[in-house]
Amino acid sequence: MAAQELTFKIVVAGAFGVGKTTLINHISDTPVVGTEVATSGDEAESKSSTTVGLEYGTYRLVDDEFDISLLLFGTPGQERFRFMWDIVSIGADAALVLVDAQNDATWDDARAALAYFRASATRTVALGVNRLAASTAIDEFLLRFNDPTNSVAIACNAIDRESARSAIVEVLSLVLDDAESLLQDELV
Ligand SMILES: Nc1nc2c(ncn2[C@@H]2O[C@H](COP(=O)(O)OP(=O)(O)OP(=O)(O)O)[C@@H](O)[C@H]2O)c(=O)[nH]1
Ligand SMILES: [Mg+2]
Repeated sequence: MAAQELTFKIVVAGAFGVGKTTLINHISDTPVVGTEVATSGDEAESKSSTTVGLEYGTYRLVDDEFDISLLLFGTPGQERFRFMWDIVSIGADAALVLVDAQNDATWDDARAALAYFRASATRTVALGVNRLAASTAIDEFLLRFNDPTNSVAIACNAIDRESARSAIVEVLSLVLDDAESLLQDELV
């Protein structure tokens, strides 16, 4: 019997420079289509290039039973591009909102993105805690971050390929759990 094909759309959002592009570049098993340009203004001091549109990558998990394709959409972090959320959230199954655990200036944007995607039709919304110091427990970080949406948190290091992959596989696992809960509700 042919493996069952499933496709999920996952959005990666979060503040300027939290590692969205890095994460997608490290995960994608097809060449990433990007919209990276030289950063202008004050933000050029922290990073030489920035995403101004969407980036698109893919990740495929195949075995005898399933052939799962993840379509990964990275968003721009600068606030002036926030209108892209309205476009990219259409048909999204999940949003992974990244925060930089070592830069609390990125936390307000993460809370805004979590609230936005929660209010949208995106069923699964998770917080990706990037660059969490090895000495800090995620629960300790979450107390400081104080997420009003109380989203599931996934620690990752976007710069590390294995860590980036395992974060996205955790998101897939949440998507499947949420689909299962939906089915259970329907069956009641
Ligand atoms: N040490 C370390 N550096 C990281 C990690 N993740 C990302 N970075 C660095 O942080 C910077 C993040 O850059 P991008 O991936 O372009 O960030 P972005 O969120 O796509 O930024 P915009 O699209 O401009 O909003 C890069 O210089 C990365 O090398 C990490 O896990 N550890
Ligand atoms: Mg980017």
